[in-house]
Amino acid sequence: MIFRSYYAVMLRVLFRGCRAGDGILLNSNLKYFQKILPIMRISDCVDLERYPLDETDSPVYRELVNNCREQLDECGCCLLPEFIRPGALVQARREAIDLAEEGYQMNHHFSYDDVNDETLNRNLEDLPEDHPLRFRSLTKIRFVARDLIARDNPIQQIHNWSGMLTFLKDTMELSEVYINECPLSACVFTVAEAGELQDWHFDGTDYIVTVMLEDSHEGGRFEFATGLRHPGQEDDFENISKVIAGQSPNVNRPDIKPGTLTLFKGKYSLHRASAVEGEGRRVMAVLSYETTAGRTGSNEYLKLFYGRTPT
Ligand SMILES: O=C(O)CCC(=O)C(=O)O
Ligand SMILES: [Fe+2]
Repeated sequence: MIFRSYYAVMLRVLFRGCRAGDGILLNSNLKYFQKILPIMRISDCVDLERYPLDETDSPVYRELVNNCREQLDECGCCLLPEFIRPGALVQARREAIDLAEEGYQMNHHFSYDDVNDETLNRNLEDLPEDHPLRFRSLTKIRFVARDLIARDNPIQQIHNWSGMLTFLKDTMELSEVYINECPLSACVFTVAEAGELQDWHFDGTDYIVTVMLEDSHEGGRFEFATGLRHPGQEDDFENISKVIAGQSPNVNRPDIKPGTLTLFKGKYSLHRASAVEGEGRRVMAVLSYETTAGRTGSNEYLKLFYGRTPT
């Protein structure tokens, strides 16, 4: 035991020594060095018995992929409960909470489709007040950028693991999947407290991968509505407006527990993380992948979400 922790400390000294010159902030190195957490292997981070992403030829893996494809075809959302092992969940969550103060408090109203935006230049005064083009979607939430997070945090290990790339390729039926390489936005934590939310929006990217680390119990629900946007067609503004007004019967609210990995096709599904209520806190990890190599966030986008650009 003593040897094991000594060994872990020495490895950490070497590893973090490299990381300091690698663009990762020194103060967070020291902070976590002092805690002397055991280094985890991927088998300590992911429940590979239930989700054998390391055995792609096994019948269990094939069944898993088929099951995920079915969920994605049905509603664009696939849940893998207890994907992350309990010990890894504790470690990931602890680091997310410790780093929250160093994170960036975002508080921004997006106009409809801000990402590919033309609406900013349009005159919207003639439209009814509840028209979705006039809706301003608030993101009020704390973002912890990737360069603050230890490389050996279970979430970073999962994000960088080749098994995830193969799994995403297989489930999403893509010819290639790459890790997003942005030093800030590729793999982040989000922390939301009372009144904080990421309101209704469509994503700019095809899909996102999230891991819930802490559930707020009250509010803080992931909600989505499918079938309101199709490529090459005008959005279904009438029904989008009902969703925004809380009057749509067609909103899904999956019950997502801490430790669950979620794959979500957010480009064509209207979705939000609703406002946290009460004393609870909602902590998520958001992992980004791409279908083309070397993509990163634009500086304009990074400033908005992280208050800075990579150094
Ligand atoms: O926090 C969530 O559950 C969803 C996050 C989200 O919609 C996004 O990052 O685009
Ligand atoms: Fe989203």
